[in-house]
Amino acid sequence: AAQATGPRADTGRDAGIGRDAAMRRMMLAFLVAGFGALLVGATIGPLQALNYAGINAYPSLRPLLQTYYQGLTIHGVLNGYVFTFFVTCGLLVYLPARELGVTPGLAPWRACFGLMAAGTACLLYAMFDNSSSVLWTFYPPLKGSPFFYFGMTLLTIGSTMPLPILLAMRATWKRARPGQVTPLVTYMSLVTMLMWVMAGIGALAELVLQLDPWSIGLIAAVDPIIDRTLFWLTGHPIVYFWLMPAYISWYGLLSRQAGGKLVSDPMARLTFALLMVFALPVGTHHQFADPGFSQVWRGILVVLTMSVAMPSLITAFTLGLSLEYAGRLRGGTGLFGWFRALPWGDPSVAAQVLAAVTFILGGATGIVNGSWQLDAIVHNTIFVPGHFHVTVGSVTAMTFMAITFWMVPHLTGRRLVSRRLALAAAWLWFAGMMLFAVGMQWAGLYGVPRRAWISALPHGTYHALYGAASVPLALVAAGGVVLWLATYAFFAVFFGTILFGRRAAPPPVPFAQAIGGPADHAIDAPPSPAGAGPSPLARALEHVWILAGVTLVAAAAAYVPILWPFLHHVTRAPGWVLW
Ligand code: HAS
Ligand code: HEM
Ligand code: CU
Repeated sequence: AAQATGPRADTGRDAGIGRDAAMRRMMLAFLVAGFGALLVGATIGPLQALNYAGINAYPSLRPLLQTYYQGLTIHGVLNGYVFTFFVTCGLLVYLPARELGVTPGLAPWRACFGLMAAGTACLLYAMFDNSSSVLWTFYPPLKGSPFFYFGMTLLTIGSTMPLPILLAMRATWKRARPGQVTPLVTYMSLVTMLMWVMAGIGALAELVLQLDPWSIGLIAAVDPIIDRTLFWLTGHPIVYFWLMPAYISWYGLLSRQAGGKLVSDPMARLTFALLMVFALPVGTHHQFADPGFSQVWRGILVVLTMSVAMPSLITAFTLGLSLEYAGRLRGGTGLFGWFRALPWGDPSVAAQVLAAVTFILGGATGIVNGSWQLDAIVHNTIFVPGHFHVTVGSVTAMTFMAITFWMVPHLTGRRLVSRRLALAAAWLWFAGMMLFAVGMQWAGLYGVPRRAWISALPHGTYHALYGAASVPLALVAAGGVVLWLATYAFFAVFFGTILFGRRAAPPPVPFAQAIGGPADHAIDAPPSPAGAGPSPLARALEHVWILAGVTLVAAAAAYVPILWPFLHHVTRAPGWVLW
């Protein structure tokens, strides 16, 4: 389905104008659908922050929202799945298409959008009619309506569709250039999608074999432990499906946007390969508190979890050095001068660098969670949402926002309505998320539970139970209010630009050049010196199918011993509808 259109289709010069316009329109549709979900999800989030400070807004929200748990389900599903999937399934086709100068298969890309849109429609119906307050993990025996599970099934299947599109584009490109390694952004996109398709097997098995038939009455009961295990086989890798697209922007574009170069292309490839191989086996670190599997496995899981943190540590250094290089080129000197010298006036750069700063806290708390003994202290407290709002809530959300700051002008030929408002959105989101996350993590250490409608408790009970955590809980609420401001500042820029931005020449995609590694294929890169082929590491990592095979073997080795005993001690739980 892919068609070669020459290596520099960036401006639409070589591509058929019709196809080029169709590509831009599709990409914009993915962005609008994804960010539309975020608008609803991020409007609800601060209500949850207020809940923890004892402010119960929910009685006044009826009949739109009946309970805290209904709102929380909508928040988690729209932000965690719908927002991220739409933006990612757009970017991971569009960016490689621009990098390779190849038109993607438009029919499968539209099918991807269509399946995910149908799934989202079912999910919205199920969540807003108050039948499916099963939270974002949809653990049985909590039971929702068939629309919820079938919607989730469609959304998940749709999200895997970019893989064949990418494979076809890469094959077209390679046919014309035998022996060359895949360009970096395409490579990273391909590894991300391969990882996700393999990871999706867990949740799809849970949905298709258990929850879908259960919801329509074909089977009477399900096994909660088996289903939780299948869920986390997908549920841990999903966090890298949120992270890796942000990394693609950090490695593939940000160093250029910041005025420098990526210091090492092979290290970026290594990061992605390691993330893929280690992502699947570690899912059960979300189940340290679950019964039924051996202590030895829990110990092994800690080691595996620390291994999956490695590629992010590599990223911290590679990205840090690339930013330092950019800052020094821009005249920054001394220990921190380079940091100040970054182009802070560019909202796209500012948002991404600030996102990276929040990830220092997000990564450190992840390592706390991954340490079995420490997890026993923080598990099921608001420390955990404190951890993941400085990962998916900042790294992913802010990087995607940052991408829209150049991409909406690129797609629409309209200038940002206001750079200052865009900058304000980035700084407010950063400040709000840091306040919020520090408050959540701190309060979690006092044992404040996650997923708890504590503002509905009688006043005296709330204070008796959580009064000791009143300072951190006030930070949570303050962070929530700042995040409301950030949200509306961002959406004013996003929709304002699409609708009212002044016409201007569309900027090109800011693909970065690399200092080290196979840069000879990169757009605008000078030809490499004669004889300097791709690095041996990049060449070895080109065998993505071998890496995928290793991933599957590692996942099987980690999951068969855990699932086997469960399969021999099946429990049968009927459904519960609690809210
Ligand atoms: Fe996590 C729970 C462990 C990363 C998301 N995680 C969650 C949940 C979510 C989530 C949503 O082991 C809750 C699920 C639920 O509802 O129950 N997580 C980890 C570990 C990592 C990690 C070890 N998580 C993520 C990412 C997420 C995410 C990424 C989303 C995008 N997580 C856990 C565990 C649990 C868990 C347990 C279960 C807890 C429980 O009890 O339920 C690692 O991948 C983290 C590695 C990251 C680093 C940071 C590198 C830093 C970088 C920035 C550098 C900055 C620069 C800027 C260059 C090591 C790359 C320069 C600036 C200067 C100032 C110099
Ligand atoms: C859960 C607040 C944005 C994803 C939560 C919780 C709070 C919260 C307080 C915990 C509720 C509880 O455990 O009872 C906020 C605020 C936001 C925001 C104030 C700012 C607008 C985001 C974003 C994402 C996200 C951008 C992802 C892209 C999630 C997920 C959950 C969650 C997946 C877990 C839901 C569950 O437990 O089922 N949020 N959030 N949030 N949030 Fe956010
Ligand atoms: Cu995990």
